[in-house]
Amino acid sequence: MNQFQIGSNEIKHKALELGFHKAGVAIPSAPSTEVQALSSWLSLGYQADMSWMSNQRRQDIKLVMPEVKSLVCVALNYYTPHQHQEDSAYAKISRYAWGRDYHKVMHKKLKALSVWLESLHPDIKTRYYADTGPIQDKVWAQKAGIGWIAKNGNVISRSHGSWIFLGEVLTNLELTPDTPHTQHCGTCTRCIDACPTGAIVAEGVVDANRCIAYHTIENRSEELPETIKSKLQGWVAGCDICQDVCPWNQRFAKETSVAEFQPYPDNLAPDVAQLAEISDSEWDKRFTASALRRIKPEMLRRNARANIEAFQAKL
Ligand code: B12
Ligand code: SF4
Ligand code: SF4
Repeated sequence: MNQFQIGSNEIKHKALELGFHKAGVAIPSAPSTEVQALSSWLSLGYQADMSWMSNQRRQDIKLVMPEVKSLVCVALNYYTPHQHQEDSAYAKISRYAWGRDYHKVMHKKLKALSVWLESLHPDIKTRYYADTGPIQDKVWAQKAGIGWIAKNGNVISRSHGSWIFLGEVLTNLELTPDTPHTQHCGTCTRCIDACPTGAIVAEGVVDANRCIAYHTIENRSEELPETIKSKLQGWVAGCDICQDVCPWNQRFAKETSVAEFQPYPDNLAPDVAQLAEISDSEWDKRFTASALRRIKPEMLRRNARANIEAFQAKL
């Protein structure tokens, strides 16, 4: 127990009460194998144009919050049982972006957890993130026992599969850590075999240069590379292939209790030809409070156009 007499279990219990589906505690450690893996990922150029990935703070949590003693890691399930449309007249949007912007949903809950923690003692300090800081969300989630970094590059939880968003509250509280999660991919290679672009270059290592999710969400060039265009298979926003094929998702995914993650009806099977022509103002109206706002209107039009061209080339 720390000087404030607050235990890990009490905090994890509060996180679950606030609606998170998993919670665990990790403590910052000295530079580790994960930091070395991140460095080599960067030196191989796997970050493509995401230069923000080389921010030094991502390699040392103390540079994010010098007084950090523990991380309370959380996961929020976003799975709904809807399926993607396979007809080439429709575009595919990844599950993560079907409903309300997850950053907003996660932050609201993380803020509530932080405010509660700080209310326990005036000396308790916190900072929270969910894909929003120079922090290795997956590495900390694995250390906190939430799940393992799987061969498809996502954290899988035994209870929910990989359809979970990750976040964490950093605090100066000294807490008892959970046991890091063990690996459970075994000999399976379904995700590696299914990736149409060969982006999973080694177990758990994704080369963004080859990843459809990278190109549809992050690549800001006017045109997508030809090597990607021909393999898009309908994706205009992210890509779920390596998660859809995963047996852990097929067996253990369960519908989320978060109403805000229910898909906006227009996101399930959007007309690809309409997206290729979407106006800036229509985009603005249609994707309010959506994670899809990261994909600017000209990018969305480009992605839809690329799918139409790829389909026509195959006829
Ligand atoms: C950069 C980034 C991307 C990039 C790169 C993807 C990647 N896998 O790294 C791109 C744009 C491609 C991307 C795509 C997606 N992303 Co993204 N992304 C991130 C971000 C910002 C950083 C991830 C990172 O640090 N990558 C760099 C590499 C080096 O880190 P790493 O994968 O942790 O690497 C470790 C492994 O290689 C491991 N390792 C080393 N050797 C070995 C050996 C073995 C056997 C194994 C298993 C592991 C292993 O150690 C490395 C050290 O860190 C995080 C948010 C965050 N702040 O962490 C979200 C995050 C990873 N993304 C997320 C999501 C949802 C996605 C998509 C599913 C969205 C979509 N549907 O299109 C796809 C999935 C693509 C995929 N197969 O990974 C979620 C994942 C949630 C989860 N359950 O894990 C995160 C955590 C955001 C969040 N807070 O919820 N993303
Ligand atoms: S998100 Fe798609 S392109 Fe990227 S690694 Fe997974 S299957 Fe491959
Ligand atoms: S498909 Fe198989 S190898 Fe890939 S993440 Fe799932 S269990 Fe692991």
